[in-house]
This record gives sequence, structure tokens and C-alpha cells, in this order.
Amino acid sequence: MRVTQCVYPNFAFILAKFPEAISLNNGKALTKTECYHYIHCIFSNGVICLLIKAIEAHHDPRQLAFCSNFHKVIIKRRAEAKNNMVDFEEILAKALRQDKLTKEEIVRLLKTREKDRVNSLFRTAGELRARYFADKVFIYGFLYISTYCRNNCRFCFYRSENENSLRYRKTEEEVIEAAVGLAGPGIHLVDLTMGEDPYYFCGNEGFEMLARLVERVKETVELPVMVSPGVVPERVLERLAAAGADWYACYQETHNLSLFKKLRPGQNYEARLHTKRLAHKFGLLTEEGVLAGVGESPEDMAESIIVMDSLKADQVRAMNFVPRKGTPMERDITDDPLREMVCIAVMRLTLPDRLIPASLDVAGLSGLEKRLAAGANVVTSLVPPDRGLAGVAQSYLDIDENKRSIASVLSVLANCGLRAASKNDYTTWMSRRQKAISEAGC
Ligand code: SAM
Ligand code: MD0
Ligand code: SF4
Repeated sequence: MRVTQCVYPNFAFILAKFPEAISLNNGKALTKTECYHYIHCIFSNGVICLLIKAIEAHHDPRQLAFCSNFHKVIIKRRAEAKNNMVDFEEILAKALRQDKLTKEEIVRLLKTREKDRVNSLFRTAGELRARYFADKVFIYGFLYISTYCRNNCRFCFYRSENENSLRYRKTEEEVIEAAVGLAGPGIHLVDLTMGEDPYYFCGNEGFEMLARLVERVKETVELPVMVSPGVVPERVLERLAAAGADWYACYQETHNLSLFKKLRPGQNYEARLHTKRLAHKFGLLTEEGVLAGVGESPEDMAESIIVMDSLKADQVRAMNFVPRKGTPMERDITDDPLREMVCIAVMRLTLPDRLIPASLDVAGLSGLEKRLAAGANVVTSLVPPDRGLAGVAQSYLDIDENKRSIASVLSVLANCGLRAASKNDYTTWMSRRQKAISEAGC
């Protein structure tokens, strides 16, 4: 029997997948007709199954030899795929037992893209989230109090060299009013974020203004406060803690030193990392974060997760890089929309008891459900509308439409079978964590 109809349309793709097969044909590339005659591909579950029907009917010895060798390659590939599947399930089971994953295992998980496996990964992440947090999610308000910055991070819209960036510095009163507007029922924390604004970064006087602002926000809203001021001197960190800050957020973006230097030119990797260790010393909880899609490899991402662990970071995040106008990376393509979700899930498997944000700042409200489904347990970047306040990765998205609001978030949570935690749940979690950090002496 001769195969007359063989319907795989994209044979070039098959050839790309099977370079061995081509070389088995005495180094001679197959013609399209030969391919159609010999190969009928069916892709299922990411395992490539090949039916080489009717091959035996060919009497050309060269073709037969090729077919039989090709068949061996296929069998080998199938066996490998099967083993990989076993490994993958074993890694998930290991994570559920909370045995520490190796770097290779983390890399394996980070490479997951096949649909069924992604679903298993997310299911496992959801199970681990439920083990520590039940169906309760924390919700953070976000105030970008000044977008002036002395730094020139390549990815950031607010880098000093971006003349077309949105620049503002809110006054103390404006910040207080916005914080009051934000801090309604359902909000667990207010995050005060800024560029390294020379107005505040100008010696003691500037930092003192910042500390007083933190004090006033804390007194007024009576909620935990996170500060994200960039890298500040040790004494300033101590002062911010004394002023009532509960959290210090500062993201490395990557733990690959050469990539760091490219992303944050002129900045000191070690100093940035060390500030987070100091923050723990002063009783602040810390957040570490990475960017996804800035040229990092899965190995780099795995390394970042390992560093997050070694830092004992209390909150850990990954955000897809959003190309911003007027920056050197404005045309860098972010081609893998699953990357952030997979990172969130893998962080949950590796650091199951930590807080992991689903930020509204990357894909807005419509991206929230996916991030929660991947195992996040904090919704961040709620921004009050009509106050001229910006987001970071997305300056305007969903803000004046009032979609970065508590009502919108609560309705998404309900769709996901989740709910907002109580204020008490959050402060209890924080106290427990602060106690553990101070006992660990780090
Ligand atoms: N200036 C302070 C600093 O850099 O630490 C505080 C601002 S911090 C909250 C800004 C963070 O937002 C960066 O560390 C980065 O992780 C994220 N970010 C900035 N621009 C982004 C972009 N274009 N896409 C995704 N994330 C971005
Ligand atoms: C967010 N836009 O939560 C904020 C920001 C800074 N601590 C956080 C990146 O997504
Ligand atoms: Fe400045 Fe922070 Fe933007 Fe870097 S990421 S340019 S430090 S605001």
C-alpha cells in the first residue's frame, strides 16, 4: 500500500523537530513528497506520535533503511517523552511533599508550556496556596508618589533619560488624600512607591520628609505600609522602620550579574541586595522581584528563585516585562505570555508559604484571573482614579476607568472561588512572619 494522502501541512516544522531523521537519510534532505509519503504526524499531549503507515510497502532499499532508522528515532523520542512525563509528575509530587526542589527541577518546571502540564502545575500551585492561605487573598493599594528618578533603568518608563515620561511629585497633602481614598474596606496595605527622586534623595533633610510622610500615612489610614523608595542608606532604612513602615520592597529584576548591569546601568547589584538584608535587621518584611522576558534564561530564573529563598524574602514576585515608549527596550518583544504565570506557579511550588502578587500593573484587571489561577495570593497595584496617579509597568491602564478598584477585584476573586482575607488575617500573617525572621536572626 502506498500512502497517497498524508495530511500534515507543516512538514518544515517536522523537519526542524527531527534533524536526526534527516541525517539518517544519508545526510540528504527529504523532499516534500518523500515526507508526505513516509510521515503522518499526530501531535497529542505534547508527545509527538508518528504513524509511518504503509512504509513496508516500499521496496526501495534506501527508503526502507531510512524508514527503519527513522522509526528507531521515533521510538527513542517516545520513550524520552514518557520518562520526562514521569519526572515532571514526580517533581510536582515532591513539591507537594515540600521537599526542597533542586535547581534542575526548578528549571524543568519553568520550561513547562504544554497545556496539560501547565494545568497540572497550576493545580499543584493552587493546592499549596490553599494549604497555607485557604481561599483568602490579600489586597494592596498602590501610590506612586513621585515619578522623578535619578536612575536610568533600561526597561523603565520613568528612567531619567526619558524626556517624554509622565513626571509628577505629589505633595504631602495629595498623598494623604489619595491614601484615604484608597484605604477603604478590603485593602490590607498601602504601598508608597517612588523613583529615586533627588527631592528626597538629597541627604538627611530629604529622607526626613519621606519618613514623616510615611508616619502620616500610617497614622491616617491605620493600615500596614510598604515603602518602595529604591536603594536607601542604612540609617534611612532604620528611620523608615521607626516611622512605621512594615515592608521594604526593592527588586533585583534578575540575579544574573551581567543582565543586571544591562538592565540597571550604573547601579550596584550587591548594594541593592544587601539593603534587603538590612531591612530584615530593622524588622521590616521584604519583597524581592524579577522581571520575566528581559533576556533571562530558565536557569537565570531558577537562580533568582533560589536567591529569593536564601534571602528569606517574605513576598516574591515576577512580572512580565512591558515594553515602554521612549526607553531603549521599547521594541523588545515579549513573546511568551505564559512566562509570568509559570514563574508565579513555580515560585509557589518552591516557596509555598510566601506572599506572591498578581499585579494589576502588567495586564490590568483582565489579567488578574490567570495570575490567581497560577497560585498568586496577593492582588497588588490598586490605584485610585482621577488623581493623576500612575502605575509603573503600565502608567494608565484601567486606572481612570476605576478597574483597579476593590469592587472590580472582589468580583474577580469571587469568580475564582477566592475571597478577600480580613485585616486581622493579614496582620496575623505579618506578625508571625516578623517573629520567624527575627528568630532566624536575618
Ligand atoms: N524606583 C524604585 C525601584 O526601582 O526600586 C521603586 C519603583 S519599583 C516598584 C519599579 C519596579 O517596577 C521595577 O523594579 C520593576 O520590577 C517594575 N517595572 C518597571 N518598569 C517595568 C516594565 N516596563 N515592565 C515590567 N515591570 C516594570
Ligand atoms: C505593583 N505597580 O504592585 C506596583 C509596583 C512596587 N512595590 C510595586 C511594581 O505592581
Ligand atoms: Fe528609577 Fe525605579 Fe524606574 Fe529604575 S525602576 S528608573 S530606579 S523608578
